[in-house]
This record gives sequence, structure tokens and C-alpha cells, in this order.
Amino acid sequence: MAQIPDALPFSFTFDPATTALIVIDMQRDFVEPGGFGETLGNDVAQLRQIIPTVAALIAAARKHGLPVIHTRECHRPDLSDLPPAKRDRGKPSLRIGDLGPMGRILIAGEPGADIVPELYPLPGEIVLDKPGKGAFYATSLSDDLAKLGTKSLIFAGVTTEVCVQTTMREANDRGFTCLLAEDSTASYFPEFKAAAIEMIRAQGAIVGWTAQTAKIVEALN
Ligand code: TIU
Repeated sequence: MAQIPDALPFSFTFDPATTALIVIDMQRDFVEPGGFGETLGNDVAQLRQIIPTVAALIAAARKHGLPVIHTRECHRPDLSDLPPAKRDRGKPSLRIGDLGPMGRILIAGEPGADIVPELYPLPGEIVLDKPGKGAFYATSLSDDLAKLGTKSLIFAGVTTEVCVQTTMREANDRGFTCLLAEDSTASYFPEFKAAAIEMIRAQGAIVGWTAQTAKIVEALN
């Protein structure tokens, strides 16, 4: 068993043999200029900052044999998995499926929908394309985790209060013990990130625990 005494709201215990790292939506469309995030009016600089920290967490997981699962929020080229309620939301400069500087916005197979080169999956790692904010909806994630025998999940990625928190809540309801790497997640809104972290670990870890990436790496070593 591994332990992170400094995790909040209290010490986090996990078995590395039954733990997986899930890296949520570290795609060019969210973290590079010209993508989906920026078309929504956001400054992508907040998100780019975490890339080296996420890289360190991924490296530690790989070193210790934890499965690394990557997700991408994207849609089929024919938009058949894009509900109008999602496409028509807000007033973005470009909508999902429109052609931007990195190809069609949030469409599977386009350069913008792919994971940033610094965090690129290794051959054999699970990469899940998801049409929703949560990674369990309309994906094979439940089956993949059952096959792996996963009981605990470490979370990284973007954005904290949207896809990361949604997936963490879905995982918590499915019986997984969840830990969020605080400095390996980011939001376009720092105050939303802080609030999400607070609400995740409130009430005795109602959704899960949080810890600094260095503490997670230390516990694995
Ligand atoms: N807009 C925003 O904050 N997030 C998303 O649309 N998707 C993810 O969080 N990946």
C-alpha cells in the first residue's frame, strides 16, 4: 500500500497495483491558441502552465506500471454524437465542427482534437474519445477499468470544474477511490479551480481527495 499523508482532507491510501492515472482532455483545442477553449473567449495560458507537472505525473505512473488513460473531448466528423443543445451553446467565435486554424473544432482526427505533443500517449495506452464532459458517458471506460482491475483513480487534466470534476463525480458514484493532483489540473478561471478543489474534498472527501503532484510521485517512489 502507498500513502500520501499530506493529502486533503486527510491521508490517502492506495494500492499502486490497482490504481490508474486518468489524464483528461489535454488537447490542443483546449490549451493552444485557436482552439475550442479560445473560441469560447478563454485565455489558454492558464492551462498551458500545468503541462510540465502533468508530464512528471505521467512519467511517474509509467515508471511504476500504473495504467495511463488519456481522454479527448471530441465528436464524429458527421456530428451525429453532438446534440444541438451542445453545439448551439453560448456565442463562441467558432462552433464545434467549424473549421479553425487547427482543423475542425473538437472533431476526432483533426489536429486540434489531439493530445499536446508533450503529453502524447505511448503505444498501448488507452485513449478514449468522449462526446460529453464526463469520461464514463458513451465510452468504454467502465469496461476498461473493470478489465484492468482498477479500484483507485488519480486525476489530472483540464478543466478542473468541467471535465475533470464531472468525471471524478462519475467515478466516485461507480465506487472508485478518487485523488485529484491539484497542480496537474487547471481551469480558465483560477477561482473555479479553487472552488472545485474545495468542494471535491469537503465533507470528508465527499467526491475524493486532493494532493500535490510531488507528493503523489513521492508516494509511488
Ligand atoms: N470549457 C471548459 O472549461 N471545458 C470544456 O469545455 N471541456 C473540458 O473541460 N475538457
